[in-house]
Amino acid sequence: MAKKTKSASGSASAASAVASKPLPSPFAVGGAGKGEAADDPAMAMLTSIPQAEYAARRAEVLKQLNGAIGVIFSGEGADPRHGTWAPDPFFYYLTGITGEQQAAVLFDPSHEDPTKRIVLFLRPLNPESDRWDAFRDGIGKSIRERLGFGTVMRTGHLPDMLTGAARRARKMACLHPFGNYNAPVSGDLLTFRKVQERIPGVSIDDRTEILRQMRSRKSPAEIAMVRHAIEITAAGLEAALRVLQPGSGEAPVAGAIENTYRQHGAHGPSGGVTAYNTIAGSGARGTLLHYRANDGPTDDGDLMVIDTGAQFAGYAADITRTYPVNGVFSSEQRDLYELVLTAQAASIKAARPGATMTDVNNASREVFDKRGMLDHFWHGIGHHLGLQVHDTDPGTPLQPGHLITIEPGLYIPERKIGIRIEDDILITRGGNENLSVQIPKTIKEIEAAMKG
Ligand SMILES: [Mn+2]
Repeated sequence: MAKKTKSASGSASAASAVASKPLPSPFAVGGAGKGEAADDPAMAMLTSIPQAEYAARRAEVLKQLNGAIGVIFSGEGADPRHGTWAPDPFFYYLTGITGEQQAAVLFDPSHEDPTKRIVLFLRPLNPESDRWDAFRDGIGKSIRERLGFGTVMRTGHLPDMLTGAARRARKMACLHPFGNYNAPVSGDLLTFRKVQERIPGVSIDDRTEILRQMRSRKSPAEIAMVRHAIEITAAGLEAALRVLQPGSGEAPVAGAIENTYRQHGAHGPSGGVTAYNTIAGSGARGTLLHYRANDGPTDDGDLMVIDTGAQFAGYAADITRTYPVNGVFSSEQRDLYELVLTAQAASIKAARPGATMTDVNNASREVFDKRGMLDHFWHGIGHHLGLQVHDTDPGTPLQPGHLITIEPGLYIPERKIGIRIEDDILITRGGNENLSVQIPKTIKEIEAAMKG
């Protein structure tokens, strides 16, 4: 059964109609306005993470370093004219600074001057290139206040400062995660090895768990950012449903989603609006886990898998829904869809403090195994979510404040069936909260939404 026909121009105006309906604003109203945010303390929100929270994160790292020195690098800069650049996520997590390539934060716990125990290093001003790329401040009070650091220096001073710190502290601790043996050596380890060649007896420790674990426990401000990213994603999926129909093609569906993200102010540290490449795959292409062309047809009777997430203030949403192209599930699709829903419900139930991701995975695997469908579920159940769509894994069982995705799926390419359902789940003291529960998911909800 086909959905009522829409013209291409009808689809376009439907997409822009979504944008005219504003989402609840996460922007601060400062008590002056009478918006929703002012009336509802839970919505009295922020454009981004407050500066004081970044400072508190840095203070926590300094404390946990327990006397060792540490350094976090923002990463080398690509030429801004060629593609996008995003800061290292640990640097971004500790500073909120987006446009500074080759920057560093030095933790120097034994410095006699408390304002020099955490120092931000920025590459020198270059009036000739800066007038192309960004307005950049000179060193002084205004940059310290704007960035929330007691001390800001140019990177030319980092070698002396870091070496002096190592001489005093005698121990250095790696904060950046290690790569595998084929990957480049992490920046702090590379630097510490050079220091070791010059100062005998200085140790290098693995403290990579500090930031991994801090990042995995989301603060209320971070959860608010993720909630807003999910709200934007929900609007994107709503726009997709107005466009999707037999013959619409995948590209206009993906386009409607990403236009909606842009219109709602999605943004991340690289300047992008999505947390990863949107996947909008119809028919057999819905079984490709990393399908990214999004340029195929949408045929009557097929399913479409849409895996997408906006980012807001750098925080990612990661949602998957599976829709019948013509608005109605066939009986075979219905049966398998219900099975994936049942698996997802079992995994969501298993996601609670003390459980491991393996427990969460096994809950879905058991459901599929009972129906003889286990071989059609060929990926893991999910991952941590935050500043990165595949956020760093804390290496511990689930705890309150952890945020994970739960995304079981079944794939039968020869029958053109791909089904995946993914929600974003916040672990709470009592169990969990599904942050994306508002996005139509049951067969009844989806078919009703597609009629509308
Ligand atoms: Mn995911």
